[in-house]
Amino acid sequence: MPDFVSVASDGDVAVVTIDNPPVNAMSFHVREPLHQALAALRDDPSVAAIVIACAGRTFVAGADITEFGKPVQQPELRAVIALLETIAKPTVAAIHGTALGGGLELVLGCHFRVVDSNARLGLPEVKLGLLPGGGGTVRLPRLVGAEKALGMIVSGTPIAAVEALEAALVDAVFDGDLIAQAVRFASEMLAKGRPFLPVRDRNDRLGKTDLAAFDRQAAELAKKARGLEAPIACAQAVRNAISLSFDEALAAERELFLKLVAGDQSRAQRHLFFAEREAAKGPGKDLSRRRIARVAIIGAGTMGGGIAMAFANGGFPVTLLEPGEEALRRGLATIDKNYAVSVSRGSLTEAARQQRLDLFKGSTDYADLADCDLIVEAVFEEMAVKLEVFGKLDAVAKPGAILATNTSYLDVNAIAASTSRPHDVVGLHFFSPANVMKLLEIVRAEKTAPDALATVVELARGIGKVPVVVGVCHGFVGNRMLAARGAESEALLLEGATPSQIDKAFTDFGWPMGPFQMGDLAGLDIGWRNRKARGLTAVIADTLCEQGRFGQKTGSGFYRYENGSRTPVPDAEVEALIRAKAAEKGIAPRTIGADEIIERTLYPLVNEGAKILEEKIAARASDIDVVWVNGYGFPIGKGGPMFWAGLEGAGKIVERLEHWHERTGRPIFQPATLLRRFAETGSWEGAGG
Ligand code: 3H9
Repeated sequence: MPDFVSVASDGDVAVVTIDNPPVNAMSFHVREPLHQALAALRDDPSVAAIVIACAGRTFVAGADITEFGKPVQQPELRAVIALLETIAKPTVAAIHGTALGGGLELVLGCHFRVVDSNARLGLPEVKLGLLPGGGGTVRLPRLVGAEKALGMIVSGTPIAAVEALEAALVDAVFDGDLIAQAVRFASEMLAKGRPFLPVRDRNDRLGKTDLAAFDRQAAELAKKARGLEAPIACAQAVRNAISLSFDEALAAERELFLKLVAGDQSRAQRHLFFAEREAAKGPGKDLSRRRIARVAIIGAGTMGGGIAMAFANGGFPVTLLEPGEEALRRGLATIDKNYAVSVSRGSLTEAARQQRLDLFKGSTDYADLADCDLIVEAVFEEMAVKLEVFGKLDAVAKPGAILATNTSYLDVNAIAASTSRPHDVVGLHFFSPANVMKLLEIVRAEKTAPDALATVVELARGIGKVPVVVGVCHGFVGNRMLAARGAESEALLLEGATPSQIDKAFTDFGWPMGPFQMGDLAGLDIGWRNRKARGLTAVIADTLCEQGRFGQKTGSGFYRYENGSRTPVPDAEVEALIRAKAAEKGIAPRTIGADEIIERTLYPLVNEGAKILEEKIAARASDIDVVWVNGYGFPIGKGGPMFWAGLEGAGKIVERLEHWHERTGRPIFQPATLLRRFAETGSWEGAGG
C-alpha cells in the first residue's frame, strides 16, 4: 500500500506530505491517514509547528470527484479541516501547482499559507454544479472579504499567487525550494510568538462588508446564471457567511452542497468533466508522436486567421499563406488588430502581443511550406478548391508532415485519396472564431495513421482546445446533428410558430440563444449558399436571403437590428411573410407550445446522435456531449444531448419520435435502433468502436 500521507521532521517542525497522484485529490485513502497524522502531531509535544505540502506536480486539486454520488466514507474532508483548525501550534500550508476546491478549503484550516510564485488558488466547484462544501464559502470571505470571495466562488476561476497575496489569501510568495522556505516561515512565526488565530475567528474583514454593494453584485451574478442552480447557491452561501454565525453558516453550506451534489445539474457537469478528459485521450497514450515545431495555415480569411492565432497563442511559429499579396496583407492586419483589441481590453499585455506577432511569417509562395510539420488548409469550402490546394501541398510538404483540412462538411477520405500520402491527412474542424472557440473536431479518415491522429489530439490540448475524434460523414458529428435539429424549423414556422417563440423555447431550455438568433448572427447567406450547392431549398430563409436579409450584418434577417444594435427585434414583416407562404401551401396556422418545439428539434438531435454512434462516427456518447456543449452551446447543466436523453427519458423520446414519424413520415423522426436500446437498457454503452 503506497504512503498517501507521510510525516518527516525538520527540527521541531513536522512536514506532512500528501502523495496521491495525479492531482493529490482528497480521496478517502488520503483523508483517513491525514486525519490520523494531524491528530498525532497535535498531541506530540516534540512538534512545535506543522507544514502541509504535496508531492508531485500539484497541491491538492480538490475533493475526489469520483467519490461524489457514492456513500461518504468517514472522516469527511470537513472533519479533517475542523481537526486542523483546533491545532494550537502554527500550521503552514506550502502550495505549489494548484490548490483547488477541497484543496484550498483544507489550507483555509491552516493559520498560514505560503505559495510558489507559479501557484494558482481557487474554488472551481461551481463548474461542477456545486458549491465549496468544505467550509470554503464561510472561511474564504473571512480572509479576503465577502465581495472578493463572492467573485472567486461564483466564477470558479483560480487566482495567481501575486493576486492571492494582495488579497491576503496567502502570507508569502516564494521562488525556489518551497518546503524549506515554508519550514523557515513556520520557525519565524514561532519565534515571533504571533497569536495564531484560526480563520474561523477572523471576523474583522467580514464585519466591514458593504451589504448593499454585496447584494447588488450577487444580483448581477444571479442574472448571468442562466438556469444554473450552483451560482445562486454559491452567492447564498457567501451571504450566509456575513449574516449567520460561523457554525450556522457552515451547516447551511452543507445543506446546500448536499442538495446540489444529488441534483441532475451537478451530475451533468461532472459527467462533462470526465467526458472531456476521456475524449482528449485520443487513440492511445502509447503511440509515438510526431514532432511539431512549425505550423502553416493556408488561407488568411476569418477562419484561417483565427486558426493561425490559435496556434500562435499556443506558442507555435506560424507561416500564414495566402496566394494574393493584398489578401495576405489584409489577413495579417486583421490579426494585428485582434491582438490590439485584446490589449485594449486588458486581456493581453503589450509584451505578449509583440511576442505573438513575432511568431507570424506571411507568405504567398507554397515553397515556403517545406519546413512546416503541420499544414492546415482553411480555404473556400468547395471540393475542387480543396483538391487543388492538397495537390500543391503534396508536392511541397516534407515527408511526415501532417496535412489537415478545416472542412466543415466535405469528404476527408476523398481529400486524402487525392494525395500520395493519405496516412498523413486528417480533418481539423475548428469553430469560428477559431482563436476563441474551444471545440476541435478531429476527423479521422480511413487511412489516417494512428500516430498522426495522436499527435494532433495532443497538440489540440496543448493549444487549449477541447479535442474530439470523429469519423467521416457529411457534417461530421456537430454539423450533421445541427442539420437534424434545424430540419423542422421551417415546418414549425409554417404551421404557426414565430421565430421569437421558437428561440424563447430554446433560451428557456438553457441555450444561450435560439436557432433563428444564431442564424442571424452567423449570416443566413452561408446556409443559403450551402443549400443552393446541394439543390435544397428552405422557403422562408431563402426568401429572406433573396430580399438581402442576411442577418445582423445587414441589419435584418429573421429579426430586425435597429441602428447597428445586436438586439433582435421581432419583425412583423417576417411574420407576414411566413403567414403568406403558409397560405400558399394551404397550411392553417395553429398554436404551437414549447413542448412541441422541443420534441421536434431536440428529439431529432438526440436521434441523429444515436445514428452517429451506430455508425461509429463517434466513439462514445459522451464525445457527442463534449461536441455539443463546447461547440454549439448545449446547456452544461443538462450535460449534452446524449446525457440529457437519459434525464428526459429515452422511452418518452422514442414514443414522441414515433408519433411525429407517423404524422409526418419524415426520416429524422424514425427512431434509431440504438435509441430504442438505450430506452430499454438505460445505457449507450457498447455502441461505439
Ligand atoms: C470539491 O473539491 C468539493 C469540495 O468543496 C467539498 C467536498 C466535501 N478528483 O485535468 P487533467 C483526474 S470538488 C478526481 O487531465 P491537468 C482527471 O480526471 C473538486 N480526479 O490534468 C484525470 O484523470 P485521467 C474541485 C481528478 O494537468 C487526471 O486527474 N476541484 C480530479 O490538465 C488529470 O487531470 C476541481 O474541480 C479530482 N478533483 O489539470 C479541480 N481532478 O488521467 C478539477 C483531476 O484518468 N481538476 N482528476 O483522465 C482540474 O481542474 C484539473 O484536473 C487540474 C489539472 C487543473 C487540477
